[in-house]
Amino acid sequence: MARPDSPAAIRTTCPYCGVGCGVIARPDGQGAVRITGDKDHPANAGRLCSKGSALGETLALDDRLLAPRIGGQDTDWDTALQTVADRFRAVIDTHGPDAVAFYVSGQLLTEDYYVANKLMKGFIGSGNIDTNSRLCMASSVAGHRRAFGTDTVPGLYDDFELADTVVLVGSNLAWCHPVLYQRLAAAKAARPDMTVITVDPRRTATSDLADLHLSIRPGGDVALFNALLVAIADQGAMDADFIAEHVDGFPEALRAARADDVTASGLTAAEIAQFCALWIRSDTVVTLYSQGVNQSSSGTDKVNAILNCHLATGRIGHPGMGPFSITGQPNAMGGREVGGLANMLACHLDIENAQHRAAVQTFWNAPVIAGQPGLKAVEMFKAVGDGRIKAIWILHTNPVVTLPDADAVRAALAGCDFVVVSDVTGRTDTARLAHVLLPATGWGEKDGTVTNSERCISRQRAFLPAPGQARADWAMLAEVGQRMGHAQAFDYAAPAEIFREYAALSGVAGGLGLDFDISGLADCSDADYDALEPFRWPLNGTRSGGRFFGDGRFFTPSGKGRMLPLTSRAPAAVPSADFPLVLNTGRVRDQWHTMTRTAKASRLNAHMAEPYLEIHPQDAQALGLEPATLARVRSPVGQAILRVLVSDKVQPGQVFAPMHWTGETASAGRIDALVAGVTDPVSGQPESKAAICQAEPFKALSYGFGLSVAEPQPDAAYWAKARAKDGWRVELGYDAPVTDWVAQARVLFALPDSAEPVVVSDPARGVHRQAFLEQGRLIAALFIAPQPVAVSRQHLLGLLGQAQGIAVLAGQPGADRPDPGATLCACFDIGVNTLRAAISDQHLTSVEAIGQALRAGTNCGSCKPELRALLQAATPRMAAE
Ligand SMILES: Nc1nc2c(c(=O)[nH]1)N[C@H]1C(S)=C(S)[C@@H](COP(=O)(O)OP(=O)(O)OC[C@H]3O[C@@H](n4cnc5c(=O)[nH]c(N)nc54)[C@H](O)[C@@H]3O)O[C@H]1N2
Ligand SMILES: Nc1nc2c(c(=O)[nH]1)N[C@H]1C(S)=C(S)[C@@H](COP(=O)(O)OP(=O)(O)OC[C@H]3O[C@@H](n4cnc5c(=O)[nH]c(N)nc54)[C@H](O)[C@@H]3O)O[C@H]1N2
Ligand code: SF4
Ligand SMILES: [Mo]
Repeated sequence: MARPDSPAAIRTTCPYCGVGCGVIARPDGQGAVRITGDKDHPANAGRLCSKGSALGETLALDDRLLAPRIGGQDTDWDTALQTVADRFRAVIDTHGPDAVAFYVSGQLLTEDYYVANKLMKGFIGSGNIDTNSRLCMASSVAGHRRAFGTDTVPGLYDDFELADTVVLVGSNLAWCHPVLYQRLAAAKAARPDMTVITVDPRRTATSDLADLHLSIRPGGDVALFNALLVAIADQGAMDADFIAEHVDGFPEALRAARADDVTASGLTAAEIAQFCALWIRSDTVVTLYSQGVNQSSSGTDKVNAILNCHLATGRIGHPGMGPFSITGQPNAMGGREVGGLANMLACHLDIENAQHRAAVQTFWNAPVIAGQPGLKAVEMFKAVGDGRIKAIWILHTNPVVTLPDADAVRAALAGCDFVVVSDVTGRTDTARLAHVLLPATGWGEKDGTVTNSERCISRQRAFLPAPGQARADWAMLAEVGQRMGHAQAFDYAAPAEIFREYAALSGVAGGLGLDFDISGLADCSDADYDALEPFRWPLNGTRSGGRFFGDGRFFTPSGKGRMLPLTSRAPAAVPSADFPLVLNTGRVRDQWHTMTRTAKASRLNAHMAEPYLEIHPQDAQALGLEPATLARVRSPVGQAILRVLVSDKVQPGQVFAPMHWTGETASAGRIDALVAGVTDPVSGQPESKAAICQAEPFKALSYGFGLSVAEPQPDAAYWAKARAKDGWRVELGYDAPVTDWVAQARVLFALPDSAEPVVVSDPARGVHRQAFLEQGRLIAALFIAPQPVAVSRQHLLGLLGQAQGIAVLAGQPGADRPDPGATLCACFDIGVNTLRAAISDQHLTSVEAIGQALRAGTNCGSCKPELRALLQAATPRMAAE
């Protein structure tokens, strides 16, 4: 469906990762939007990664939810919102305010978040609003608050470029924060003596850049940083003056570090010594950390183990140095500021502090205020499951896929009295369980602000009209607030009004001595808000936007930073004979979470088209898992079927699987079905990176690969489908015999009777190949074999919709046309075989040379780490030539 006309170039912000890149959107009025990087944005200076540059391809309206629905039937807003207000009110009247909950998201805009938090904590009077940031940033928040007294990220992006040593702990920056990775790679290229260290159980596209990679044992980070603290003390690298004046807890922290068991890191003494020497060598060291740290049952301790080392050396708050917790979602930071977590109030105020509670209640003129923290995400869904929570409103997140113990979450929602979901699409595992489904405006259609990893607040601006009846999330929340009897408190006409109120409240927080204060904008006009340039907080009469803590002043009662005594703990689940493998999970380069947006851009599906299990060759062999076959993976709580990817990038005894696949995109790819709901005792963040599992061959009688112009409707035991350029692709695994493959294909692809089959079949060998033509054009094809189907997928997908004959069934390009292989450069659609051939034929030796020869890597640059890896793999062969 085409979009109506809309205005010219609009400056906005990317809706994906926490780098927070500035984007310029130019709608052409014909439905297409041209996307480029904003050269004037401080985060990216014009760069975009593969996901950002494909944003224009995700805006089509197919799949969008365009009207409110109750019980699956379209309805009007009045009915839908009155139903929500009445049902929530009825539950609260009968069972009290803690019987309802909101589950929100670090992808909401600050203005949406502000209204949700105000309604729950100040007007419903419960702390039961929590956010998916609980799965993401909670351990960093808790660690910051323990050490600094507030949730403050001290440093800036510039610090990476200024540092002599950058340590990346549990971060796959190359794939997850690609533009920041590119800034780092460029700084290293300009200053080759800069040292990059990666700490991660597996080797990744990021570790390819590193001078030193430490394959830490899962959960071993506290032991490593305790060892560093001991080395700092033993080598006299502490900053004694800074400690004396500005730090509490050094002796206790050091004593605990000395008593800790270094071997829990799984690293050799030589590796640890080398790491400590590089870290200690120069003052300008940045330790960046992400989900390998946060998503752990000792996540908060891991954070504090890192902060301890920076506090002990005074390496904090100055150019080129400091700990840096990088945020995942575009507004993870904003959600923390606005009080989206169940244990916070707005503006970093503390729900457990009576003075803070009174200040917020007075400011809101609220009838009540939550008196204690609400339930944290994992607990919240347990309470839904056992009936303590009877009504829940889920906004901008997909918990049936992304919360641990995901099958239990699905069962909890299926049994809940009243589930409301706001989303841009009804096609999610969570939306399918909603009693009331509310259509939200999406990126490009809504207005507000987000805060990135370096505390930079930027505007997201609308450049397209709201489709159908879609409404902004803040507007639905405010209307429900009004209909629940709080007409005045939720009488907002536009996001600017909400922002001004929020900025004014932050002045109250600043007055109470807190860090987050943007009261300088409390009086901004609508026009100022529209024109707001990216800025870093704080912003009030006296302070603006720099680093924190360089002056040694912290937000604890004593004004000092706190070091904590820490002892390493292994992950909660211990591998056993039944579940011998440690299951690590995370992200791939070109998909965003549950793929509701990125998978609309076909080129983003070409990089990795299926859910997979990365497993070490030794384990694969011992378990009988052949490359490219399928594995059934079981854990104590659930199971999945995944494609086997044999790779020595993971260590023996460990496997890795991506988090992106859902019930919409695969038969059994929801990886959180395997992850138990174990959490960190301080932060409540789940241990998403160290579950346990076993894997065995999934005995497929037949494997299949299919393509079609229409969306396939598979019912095989294993399937995974994705959009391709002019249609769809589907991978299949059948565990029962099929007698008539032509009939099977007709159902799978919902083919019209007029579709003409062209068939080559060898039943004795179990090989069946069939193409379906309409007026001579290829509309579908299905390739079946007893082993994983070996055809060139990129070649076949390129034939969809074109005039074809029986030659299609070869499944490979003719001898005159080489097979491009799986796509590596998504921007220019360049396959791995093309690249390998060019590297060897043209003797290319650098990423730049590849760019000149083929253009690969010259647009967004997200594939550069993989190009570098291809070059490295090719070098020995060429040297031997
Ligand atoms: N392409 C893409 N980019 C994204 C996202 C996306 O969905 N897709 N999501 C965004 C979001 S919300 C987030 S939170 C970020 C996440 O960004 P990252 O945290 O960088 O990504 P992950 O892949 O989740 O995990 C990082 C690494 O932690 C490692 N790890 C596992 N266990 C341990 C351990 O015990 N110790 C250490 N040191 N490392 C360990 C894993 O092997 C993995 O390589 O990415 C953001 N960017
Ligand atoms: N095993 C495992 N699990 C994990 C992780 C992991 O590493 N491993 N990572 C965790 C982390 S760090 C995160 S951040 C979470 C992410 O997990 P989720 O937040 O659950 O994943 P998303 O796919 O981003 O869900 C966003 C939803 O919002 C919808 N949406 C898009 N735009 C709008 C809008 O404007 N308004 C509304 N109302 N809806 C909209 C999308 O269609 C989608 O359904 O997953 C967590 N789960
Ligand atoms: S790095 Fe990529 S995904 Fe992240 S904000 Fe920038 S363009 Fe968006
Ligand atoms: Mo995240």
